[in-house]
Amino acid sequence: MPVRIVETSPFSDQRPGTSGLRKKVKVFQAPHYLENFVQSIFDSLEGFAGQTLILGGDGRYHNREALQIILRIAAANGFGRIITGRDGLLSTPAVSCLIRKHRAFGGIVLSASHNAAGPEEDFGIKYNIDNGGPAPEKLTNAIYQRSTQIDRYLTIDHADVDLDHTGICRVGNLEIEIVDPVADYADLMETLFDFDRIKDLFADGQFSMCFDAMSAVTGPYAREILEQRLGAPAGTVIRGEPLPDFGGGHPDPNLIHARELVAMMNGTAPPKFAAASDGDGDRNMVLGPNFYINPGDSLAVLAANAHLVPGYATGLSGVARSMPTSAAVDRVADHLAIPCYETPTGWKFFGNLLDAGRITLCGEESFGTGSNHAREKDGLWAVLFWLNLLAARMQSAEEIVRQHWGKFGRNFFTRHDYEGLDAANAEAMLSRLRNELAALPGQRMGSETVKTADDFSYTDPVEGSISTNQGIRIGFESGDRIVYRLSGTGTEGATLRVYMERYEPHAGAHDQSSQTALAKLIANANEIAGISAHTGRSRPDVIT
Ligand code: G16
Repeated sequence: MPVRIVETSPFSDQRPGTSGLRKKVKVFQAPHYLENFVQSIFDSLEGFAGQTLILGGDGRYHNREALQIILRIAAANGFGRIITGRDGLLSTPAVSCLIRKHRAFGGIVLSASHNAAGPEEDFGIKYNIDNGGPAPEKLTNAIYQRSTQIDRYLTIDHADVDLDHTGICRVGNLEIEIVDPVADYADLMETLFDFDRIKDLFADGQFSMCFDAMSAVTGPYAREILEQRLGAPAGTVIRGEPLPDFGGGHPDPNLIHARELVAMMNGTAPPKFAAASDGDGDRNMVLGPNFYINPGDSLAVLAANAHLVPGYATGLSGVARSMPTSAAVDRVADHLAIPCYETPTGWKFFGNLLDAGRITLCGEESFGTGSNHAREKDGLWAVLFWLNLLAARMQSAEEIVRQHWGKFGRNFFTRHDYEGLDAANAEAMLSRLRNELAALPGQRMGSETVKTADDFSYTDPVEGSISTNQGIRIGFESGDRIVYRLSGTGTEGATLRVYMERYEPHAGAHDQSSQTALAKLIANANEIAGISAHTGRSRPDVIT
């Protein structure tokens, strides 16, 4: 089948953010926009002729159309085989697992994660390398550079491929295998967790749970694993049909966007346990009745109890968390005498540590937790880990967390997001703060004294690459901490994220809300950066 060379010219806005390129659907629908970016990816890679690529997305609006375009470009560029999920669906962790299972050259994930979906909303694309994880910065930089110079892309003329049924078909020399999106992933989960024990938990009639798939990609995965393989009653998974607009919702598993689930757990007769995942299935939020579990605490609890889970029973080599994430897991690492790494925000920074065997578990405050079973964070995996702990300890999630605090102390943590800010204003606010950092140590703020102030820079311990400007950190004599950074995943204006943390060793002080425990720090954070003055906002849009 002849390759067609299409002349094009560069777009100036194709720099990948924290997790790939995310833009409005309308931007991606512009002639040549997606084609340019995909060709820029392929032009930045070497040695893929005849190789396998995994391709799939979270089912959001434009998923199918984009997939067909990418199939044609991949065929024209000489890939040998593409594996995709039925209906073009693959969760982000499932893409990672398939890349690893099939020793594929890499993968393309079509998702804008938790961002809303629909014709007026967001779309995204991300390249993953052969370890199953997001492309590292040197590759995303190369893709961006290429996108600024691109003058042609390759495609073929071929009708759309039928994605609705599993099977194998060909487009030119390219073999396309359409697989059940769930089976391989579910099989992998069975190798990690004690399914028999979790089945017993569901069977004894005392236990109940609700999993909110938020009308996004995790529904089919959760139904197969929880309701089919583990015997949870039908209806345990709610909003389990992936919809192109996610039902008009915002599939971000946090206290604001998963409000129906939160209301259920705070209402009368809630189930014993609840969880939610996001658009592409890599985030998780876990809840007990009237009890929210902060992602930093969740990571710490999983690390402290990993010996109870078959896939991790032989011990952890180390753990890692992103810099803004609470240091709860650091205390567990100390206790286990294993290393704990602090990385910049972005799952891609865990890849080298996982590949080198330096860490087994890792996580982020942004509701991401994962392990060496994949190279992406994994929402359902975290839920299964929790279920395995509930079954092994025969305690509630709240009891497990409270005992954890009793042993290790509690890291109170909150994140305040100010969304849709004027980008130039937000940048100016942080650059002013950056310029003042040197003068901050020693300054008193109410009853607190600033001890350290810097802009986080990370040297990858495996390959030595350096990433600078990864977040402004203010540390106080008391050990309290504030972090400021701008989100790298939004598509409109800027989102300012302010993270605040305070360690409380005394059990008598654990039973208060984070917002109460952190009230003074929150006020200091506003004052130091002048948030209200610069943004005109008196309160954040999202609090986690
Ligand atoms: C992505 C990244 C995460 C990051 C999160 C928030 O997650 O993979 O590592 O923590 O974005 O990033 P930011 O604070 O820059 O918005 P996802 O689930 O959106 O792919």
